[in-house]
Amino acid sequence: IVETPYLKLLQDILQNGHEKSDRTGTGTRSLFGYQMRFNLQAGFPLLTTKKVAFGLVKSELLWFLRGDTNIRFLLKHNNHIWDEWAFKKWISSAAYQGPNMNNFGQRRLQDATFNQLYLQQKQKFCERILNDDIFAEKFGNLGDVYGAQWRHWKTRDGQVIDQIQNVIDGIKKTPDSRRLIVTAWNPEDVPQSALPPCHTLFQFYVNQGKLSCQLYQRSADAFLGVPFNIASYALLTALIARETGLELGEFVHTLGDAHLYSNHLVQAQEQLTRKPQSAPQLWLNPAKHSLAEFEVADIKVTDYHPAPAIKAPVAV
Ligand code: DHF
Ligand code: TMP
Repeated sequence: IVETPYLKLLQDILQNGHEKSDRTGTGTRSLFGYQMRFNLQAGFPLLTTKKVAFGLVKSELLWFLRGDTNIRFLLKHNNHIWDEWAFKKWISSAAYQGPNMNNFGQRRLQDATFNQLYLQQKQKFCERILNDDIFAEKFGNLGDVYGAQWRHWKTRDGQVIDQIQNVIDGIKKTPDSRRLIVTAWNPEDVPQSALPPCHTLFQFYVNQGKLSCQLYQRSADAFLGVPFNIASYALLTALIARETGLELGEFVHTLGDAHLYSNHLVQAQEQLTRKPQSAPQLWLNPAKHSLAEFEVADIKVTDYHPAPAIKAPVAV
């Protein structure tokens, strides 16, 4: 069963996690330093013990790979997983004249009337990002997040580095290299970023014609973020394997602060009562070879039979 290491992570945090306060004020149970391994030949690691919206994983990864940092592309694909962080920048700006939305993440959980108001304002915000070019340019942009660092890292002398292209070229030319690394963590940009990168650095490894990938994730929301992150990096590895003509190896997922938020504990327990099913398969359009050609319709999972989704509030 492909997802067993993930279920063990939930179990370990529930059993051995330390109580820890956090930036969002929610409170967590947390462990420091954790590793999971997924054999990508055994199936695609999309969880079956709860439904994970693979469509959102796809459009988010294609967004990173475009080098895009503006949520407009996500909204066009009906993907709202980054809304809160763009919205936060908007309501903190001088241009915002609407009702007070400070600390909306916490307040919407405690006050149903406020939640209605928040949802209304956020919907207005999303419509404006979609319909108003100048507004979108300014307030749809999350800053130098993943897409920017992956595809156009700025150097001191005004050049840009395309880390993804470099790593693909590296895998092709020097597959035994120990320098096949992409980093999203740019200390110069961290203070201005809406959310400093959680998936911080990844490395590729080629052995016997198989491509493996290891990710160092500095901060891991075990219930909400991690299922997305596993699927996203498994898909990225498959796309890069396609372009470089390699078979699939392993995805090694190394976590720094691995936590369950205090308002996700019941949900995690509920998930652990469910019996995992066999993993789905990944389908990539056989006519496409390079990363740049792939669109959402070229990527699918088949034989996916998950248990129902489990709702949990995201800590902002
Ligand atoms: N902040 C926190 N606290 N945790 C995160 O996981 C997180 N992830 C971010 C940005 N900030 C974050 C980007 N990725 C969801 C999943 C991934 C994600 C952001 C949000 C999420 O809410 N997933 C829900 C609903 C998905 C849906 O709309 O269907 C889920 O149940 O998986
Ligand atoms: P932090 O910046 O204070 O660590 O908060 C970021 C939160 O978002 C933390 O709970 C980890 C979570 N997260 C993920 O787990 N995966 C992701 O891909 C992203 C963007 C965030």
